[in-house]
Amino acid sequence: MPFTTTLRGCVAATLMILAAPVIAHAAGAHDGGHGGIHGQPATASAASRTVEVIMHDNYYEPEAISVRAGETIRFKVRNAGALVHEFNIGTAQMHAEHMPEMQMMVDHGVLKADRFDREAAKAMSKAMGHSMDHDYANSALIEPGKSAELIWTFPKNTEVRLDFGCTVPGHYESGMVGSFEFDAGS
Ligand SMILES: [Cu+2]
Repeated sequence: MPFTTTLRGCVAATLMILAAPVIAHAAGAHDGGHGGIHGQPATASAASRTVEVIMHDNYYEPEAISVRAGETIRFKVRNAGALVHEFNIGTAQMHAEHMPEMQMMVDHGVLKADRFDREAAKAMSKAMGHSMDHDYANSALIEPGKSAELIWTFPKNTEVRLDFGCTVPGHYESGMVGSFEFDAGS
């Protein structure tokens, strides 16, 4: 069953991250830029509509977004806060699994409260031998005053409970999470 397989793959990826965070990051094993139970990345031409999201310290506007099964949405996300925020599509479990990695970026001075330190990221990349760009298809890490676009195809399985959350340390815990609600009519 694909669902089970994906879930197991995800758990395996998490264990890998705990054991060797940087290598797992390099391989992009974490979110699977290839899709999973949470959906998959898409191109703008596949999007049926655009949804605008504004990020504040520490909450999203709107806090809930209706989606249809299998729908592709282009998200225009703007950070109107004073802190760096993330728009990350996934399950609560995926978000929890992503947190240690974000904490690691904070520990290495790459992720500051109000900016992403590219020099520190470069230094860390050099030391680790791979990119620390934090480039995942299902998430966007956005500095204050900046915007980003994310195009995402939602799964056909509407049983999957999906959220958009910010895994910058402390933010998710303080309530920076919103919910995707599947339209009953979809
Ligand atoms: Cu945040």
